Amino acid sequence: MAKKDTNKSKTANRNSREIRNSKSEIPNSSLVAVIMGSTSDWDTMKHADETLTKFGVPHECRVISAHRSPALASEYGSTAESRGLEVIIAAAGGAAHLAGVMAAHTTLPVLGVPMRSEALNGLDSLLATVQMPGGIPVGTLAIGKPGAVNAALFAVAILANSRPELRQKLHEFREAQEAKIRETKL
Ligand code: RP5
Repeated sequence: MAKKDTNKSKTANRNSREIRNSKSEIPNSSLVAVIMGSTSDWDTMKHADETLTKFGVPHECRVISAHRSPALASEYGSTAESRGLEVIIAAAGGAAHLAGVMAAHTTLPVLGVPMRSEALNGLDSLLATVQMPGGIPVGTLAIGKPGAVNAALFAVAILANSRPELRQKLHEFREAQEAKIRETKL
């Protein structure tokens, strides 16, 4: 079950609003990791953070770069499962290898979010994230904010397979979304 009512998870959710890189600050109770290649990705990835918070999912947000901090990326991916994480959301732009590197180090589901890039508007990020070799899967979402939101919703859907409370919240989310459309008058 999502531990949204415990003091511990309240702290985790509050902490998750900031990007945190100190190991001692990572709550052990995180079920989902939201990692990104640079602080410049946060404006987009804060939408994943907000969505997970809305569903009461304990999570952590960190900057980890496949290229600039390869040892950290390797350590993070290798220890993710034993730390109790169940899903990793990895965002990167340009030569976006972070999600692929995570998937290389863990059998946890890895969701990749391509960042919109200056040079190629995110097409480079999309192709780098999505074109994984057979055997090492990355579930790739849309470029930018829709991808960030959907990665979080996808993570909730994965967790909901064994957590009826989250499944119920997903149903309610969809119903509210539909009601909004039905009520819309132009
Ligand atoms: C990637 O390079 C990051 O994920 C980011 O999207 C992009 C640019 O990073 P900065 O130069 O802004 O730090 O690794």
